Amino acid sequence: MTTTIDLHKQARDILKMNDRGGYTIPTKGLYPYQWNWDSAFAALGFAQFNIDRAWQELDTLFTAQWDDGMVPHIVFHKSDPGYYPGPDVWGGIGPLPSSGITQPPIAATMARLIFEKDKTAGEAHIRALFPKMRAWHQWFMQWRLDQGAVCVTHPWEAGRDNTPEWDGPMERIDPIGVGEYERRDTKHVDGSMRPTKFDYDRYIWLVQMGKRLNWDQQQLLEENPFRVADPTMTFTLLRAQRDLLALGVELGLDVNGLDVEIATLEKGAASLWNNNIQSYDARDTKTGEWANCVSNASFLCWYAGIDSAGQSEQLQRVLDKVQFGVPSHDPESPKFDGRRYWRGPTWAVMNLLIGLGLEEMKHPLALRLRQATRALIEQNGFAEYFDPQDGTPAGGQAFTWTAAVWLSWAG
Ligand code: 2M8
Repeated sequence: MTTTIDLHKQARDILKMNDRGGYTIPTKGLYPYQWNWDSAFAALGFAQFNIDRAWQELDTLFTAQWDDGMVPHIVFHKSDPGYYPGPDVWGGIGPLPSSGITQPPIAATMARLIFEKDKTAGEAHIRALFPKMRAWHQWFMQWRLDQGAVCVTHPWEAGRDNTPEWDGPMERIDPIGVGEYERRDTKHVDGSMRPTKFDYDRYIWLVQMGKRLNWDQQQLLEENPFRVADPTMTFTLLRAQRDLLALGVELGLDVNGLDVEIATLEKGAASLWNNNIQSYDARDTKTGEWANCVSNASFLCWYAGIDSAGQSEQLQRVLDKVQFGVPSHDPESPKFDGRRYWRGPTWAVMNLLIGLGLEEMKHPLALRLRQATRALIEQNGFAEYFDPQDGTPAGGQAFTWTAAVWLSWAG
């Protein structure tokens, strides 16, 4: 029988194995580069046994920050033909080869958690990172707001690539001229666990548009048909801004304007409440239409410091429907697909964020979620994601963020 001690060792070994020297890849083969939010989770994992390595992970991520403040979602430190689309397709305009979009801003929150573990080791890093994190958050505030909620401009930005929330806006895109391209993801894992060709044509078409516009945010604002106000981005940014404010106050840094930005985001979060389904939801800003989806991002409200009786009822319902919550999409929806990526599977990282929020609010379901995540990993290993009904591991294996969740929270 595998013991907790063995699993801790396995998790540490996964982080070390995926370490490429200063940054960590999500998993060998499928994702050979540094991903933004994966790295922030990796840092939290490293902090449980090597605090310097944790800070190095975040420091490296911010070396890829663009002049306008954006921190890209992939940093291509070293070219690898095993992943598509690579640096040439993206044509990122930052100091290092990178993609042209961002990902959920969880770095400030992870930085604060790591700082809390060892303030002496962390202070210099926080002082150096603070203005960079501030600039990134301000970039969101400048370019991405809709009624105070934060928008994504590509399905990959929310990190929940093929969630049913994007189905409506994706259907409105005609990927004309996308041309021939060769997918690499389905060479590493079974295609039934990945997004479809319909999705990929549109992912690549959006990348081509961004590159053609040289990632100019003003032009993208005018031309990009995909602009969805998203609970992932809104809740993670709101939380990150609160953490930045707390860190700034503690270290006597310039926090001017942060309180106003937080108030704006609180309004934005409230604007994502969809009364029809009694849940936080994504809103297509081009049509004003709701996605009408209860997703795992809907449950990030507590992480953002927002309690919600309605969302609690949804959580209870969803957890009662599957063995290993929180599923990425409502298990009672006809669009639910327990093995297909962000259309049903459970993701340990989302459980961690949701769970942290629930624990901070002393929510009665907090312990249940942590125990379910623990059992999921104990029984099924460190997969990228899992079928929420029976725990079947899916996607990539020996996955950095699942190992990090084990070390920092579930294990
Ligand atoms: C997945 O996304 C990438 C594109 O960014 C992909 O499928 O190629 C998502 O699960 C995303 O949230 C994650 O950061 C990334 C690496 O683990 O993989």
